[in-house]
Amino acid sequence: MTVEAKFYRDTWAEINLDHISYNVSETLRLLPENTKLFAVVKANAYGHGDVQVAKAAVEAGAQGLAVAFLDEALSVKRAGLSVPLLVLGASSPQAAKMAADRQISLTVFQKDWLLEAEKHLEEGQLLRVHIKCDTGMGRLGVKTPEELNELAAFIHRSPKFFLEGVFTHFATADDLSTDYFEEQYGLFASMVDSLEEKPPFTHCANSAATLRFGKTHLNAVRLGISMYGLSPSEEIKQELPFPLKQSFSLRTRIVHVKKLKKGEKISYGATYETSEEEWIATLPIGYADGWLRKLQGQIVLAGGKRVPIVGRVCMDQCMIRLPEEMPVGTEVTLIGKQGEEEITMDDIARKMETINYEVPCIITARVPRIYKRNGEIVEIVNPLSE
Ligand code: PMH
Repeated sequence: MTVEAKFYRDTWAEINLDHISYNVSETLRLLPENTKLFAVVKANAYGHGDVQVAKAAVEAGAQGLAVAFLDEALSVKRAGLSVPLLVLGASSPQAAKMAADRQISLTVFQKDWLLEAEKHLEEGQLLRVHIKCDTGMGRLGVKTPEELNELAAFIHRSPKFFLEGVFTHFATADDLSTDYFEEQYGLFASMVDSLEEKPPFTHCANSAATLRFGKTHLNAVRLGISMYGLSPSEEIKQELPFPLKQSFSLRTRIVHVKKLKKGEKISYGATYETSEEEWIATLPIGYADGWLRKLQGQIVLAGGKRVPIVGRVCMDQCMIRLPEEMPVGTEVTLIGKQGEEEITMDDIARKMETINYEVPCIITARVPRIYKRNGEIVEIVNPLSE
């Protein structure tokens, strides 16, 4: 497959699907045999590409998928994947019919919602639902065993709903301190205990809980960030049961190189001034690609060397200072490995004063995604060419 057929710009993200497969299969080895792994592919698989990641995860043994809202679920369904698919966020009651049609499971937590959704479901239609319990995240869910049982009873009575699951979400499973996690886990256990009839799935574990606390595996886990090869937090890196492999790399090529005299200025605001004769190169990536202005000063890899971004990051371009002349066309790695050197997602997150989750999510759709297996390109996605 040739890159030229799909895009002309010298900036792209590379997604290593072998690393997704590896992270999934290593995680499966930690799980009891009857525990299913749901791959969390919301937000376009954290910016990696929903369908490509979903397929790789399922091939590697994931038995379910999870997304944030129905439109995302439909996007994944269109690719023909037939494993259980759960919408984790709130849906409108009007969405119930479409979800039932496509055998997509929805998250529920209000009786009024069920009453309304029931009206939108046709005779003979069956909507699979998971009840969300709010055990301390404070986002969505029922808060007491009484509310849980009331909803469960309503669902059991209705011919239009099937109670497929009960779940909760942890706020601090990636903290070294486990007190709050234990509180949430205990509350969830007692809520599930209070149900007379248990649904097929009870689940609570995100990546951090899956990797750290075996007791949270129950009969399903929801794996997001660690499937992409990223640690849920800096502090639990030491506790990870296997080395994660980062899937996402970001690359570009030098489009212009020049030698500047001492005292010349670079970019908007003229904030950078050369302190001697300097080689300055221009890269075709900027804040409209999600390569944000906070990244002024960030180190990138050019010709296997660590070099800094100088001056302000523009909308479509930024400049780097080279230790010596390098030719136009030289590949530059912004995130990922080049030779012996590596810039990790965590390095970029630190510089942007955020978490690794946010970084691939904000690399915008105008950056083409190239998918690789065994070092070979297997697919290229570029919304601009479609
Ligand atoms: N389950 C739910 C309900 C989630 O919201 C998320 C991630 C996951 C599982 C996967 O978590 P992991 O990526 O830590 O494995 N949700 C979010 C979020 O709302 N903001 O950041 C991550």
